[in-house]
Amino acid sequence: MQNVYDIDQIAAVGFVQNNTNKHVHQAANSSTDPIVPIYANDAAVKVIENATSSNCSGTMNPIVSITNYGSELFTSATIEFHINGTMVHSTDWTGSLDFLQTAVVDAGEIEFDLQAENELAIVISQTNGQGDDYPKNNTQTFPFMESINVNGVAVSLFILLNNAPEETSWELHNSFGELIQSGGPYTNPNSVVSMPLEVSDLGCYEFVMYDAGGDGLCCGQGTGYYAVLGEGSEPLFTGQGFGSVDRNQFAYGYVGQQELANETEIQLFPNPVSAQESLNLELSSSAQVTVSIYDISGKQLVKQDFGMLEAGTHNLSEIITALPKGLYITTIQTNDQLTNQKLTIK
Ligand SMILES: [Ca+2]
Ligand SMILES: [Ca+2]
Repeated sequence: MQNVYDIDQIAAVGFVQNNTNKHVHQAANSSTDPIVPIYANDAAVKVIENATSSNCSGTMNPIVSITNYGSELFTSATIEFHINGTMVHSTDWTGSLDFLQTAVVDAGEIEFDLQAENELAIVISQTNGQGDDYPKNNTQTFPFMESINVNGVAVSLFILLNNAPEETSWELHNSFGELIQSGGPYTNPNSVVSMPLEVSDLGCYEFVMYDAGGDGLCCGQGTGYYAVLGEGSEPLFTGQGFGSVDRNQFAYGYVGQQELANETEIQLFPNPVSAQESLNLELSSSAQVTVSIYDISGKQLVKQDFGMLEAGTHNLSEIITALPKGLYITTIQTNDQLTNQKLTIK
């Protein structure tokens, strides 16, 4: 590597970087030459924000930053959203970005088929109505997991605040996106926040942690973290150097996922059931029974407390008389046990 560069081509670069999230806070270049674009049409996907690290809704609303690295004015792009290799959404962006300018694009809600492990890829597929001269920087990916399912157990929040508690706040939303609980900003540095989360209805909840300083609970202003805890204080998810926002979902009482072992055996029959038949509940032992019925969007349609029922067969027809034909999810609460079953009314 001798005589490749002359001394005029060498410059020193210094930068201050957050070691956790790799954000560069400040940088300088000893060269006095202006940075020049290499390509004419070169757009890049820089940052994906607002995506959910764990997901049960099969939807999310990612926000993406795009930057012009080309010499041509950047005025249009097609931005594709792929989940697990399938394009689920695309958006046509128009604007006017000079060299090194950035725009934030909110494409709205995207929908997808959730797997146990997933990858969101955001791709600029067209730059200024033509191919991109340097496609390598046109894609960013974001891995995310299917949410943990919690069933009939208390869910709680634990926060260890750092030296900047005034930056920390949070929100809890239900399946319908409604805000049901929130907290912060806080005042006492390095203190602990520990409280139950108001989770009781079946659904897919979203917990959002915000940091107004953009650096999470870590690490330049003392070291804090947060955790949302399920049964036995097992963390459902945790966060520390998350930047300005950290979104995670968790499922409560969903069908077909990890459930508590059944002590009382419970069976609804016949299933499917028609309007001319009786809907029966079979119990293997006596129990305090409450039955709720939800539609497939998670909306509660029926909730009835039957009190203490003996072991054996019980007629529950009265709770489905007002329901149209369709697929429903029933949750049967017996003592401290929750059982979910799909029910078809034909
Ligand atoms: Ca490019
Ligand atoms: Ca902070």
